[in-house]
Amino acid sequence: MLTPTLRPLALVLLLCACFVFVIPAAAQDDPLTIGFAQVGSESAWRIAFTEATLAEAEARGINLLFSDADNSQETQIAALRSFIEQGVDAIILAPVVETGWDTVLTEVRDAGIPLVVVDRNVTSDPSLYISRVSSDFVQEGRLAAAWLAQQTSGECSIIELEGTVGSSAARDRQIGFNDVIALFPNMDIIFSQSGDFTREGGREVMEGIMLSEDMSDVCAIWAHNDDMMIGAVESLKAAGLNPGTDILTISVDAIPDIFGVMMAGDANATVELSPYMAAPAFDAIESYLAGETIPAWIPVSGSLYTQATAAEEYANRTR
Ligand code: GZL
Repeated sequence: MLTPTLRPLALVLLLCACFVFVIPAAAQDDPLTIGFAQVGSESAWRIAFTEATLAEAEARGINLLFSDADNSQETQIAALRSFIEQGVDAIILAPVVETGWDTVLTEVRDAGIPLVVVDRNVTSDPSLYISRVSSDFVQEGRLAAAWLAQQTSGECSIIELEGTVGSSAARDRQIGFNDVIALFPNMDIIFSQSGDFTREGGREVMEGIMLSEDMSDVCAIWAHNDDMMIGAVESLKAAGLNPGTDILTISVDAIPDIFGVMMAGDANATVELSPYMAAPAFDAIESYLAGETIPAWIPVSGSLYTQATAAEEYANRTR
């Protein structure tokens, strides 16, 4: 039996036992919330880039706020302002065009939110963002032209399907391609028009060109991305022409569908653009938030693929 002096102590102990004292574990590191302002879904590569980014964020436990701007810079700018309002920890921006970002990037910087530019570039001062993850568009153009020069012994009349006007990808791929064909007096671009990086755009532009140009003079089609090339191939074949044999094709992205068209003998080569830019972008953000120094440019690279390995590449990319 409890003596009279021990009873109050027992009561206190009993009362304490009734309250489960939850000592808060050390607060779990709160997951990062990152805003992703994406261009849109204009091409198969862009869709693959989006899907890879969403998957990478999920794998890292990142709370990703995703905005698809449907190719509108105005919508992208609104998304960046919304991310500021929501107090995100960081932002990744895939800019649709190069210019017009100074004001909103200054707002992001003044809000103390680190931003990484991914893929296409901006003309804004690099002090307004912490890094850029991208391929080298000029090199992609050079690689495409070097392959064509080799295939044609430096003699070819070329039709160019340009990407989105004002985008650094279209401008720099054109610069790189022209750098190389300038070395060959008998290689020249006889017609160039933008198909806006879309399959429908490539189809429509090619249909228009076939009405105005003598296609018997055309040696090759150079498209700034595979989607426009696939659309152009459809138009050429519908007109009874033979892309991949009578008319060589070279484009960029290395999407699975271009390898299918190569397997059918209707396309010849593509320069790969990696859709896996999220991991280096998230790494840069995490390093920055940890107070580490990060490079101003984090490159991704790709190779040139031809019909010779199309079946293998198609299988590898569609499994
Ligand atoms: C280039 C990228 C381009 C792709 C197209 O890095 O911005 O945009 O080549 C996409 O497929 O539309």
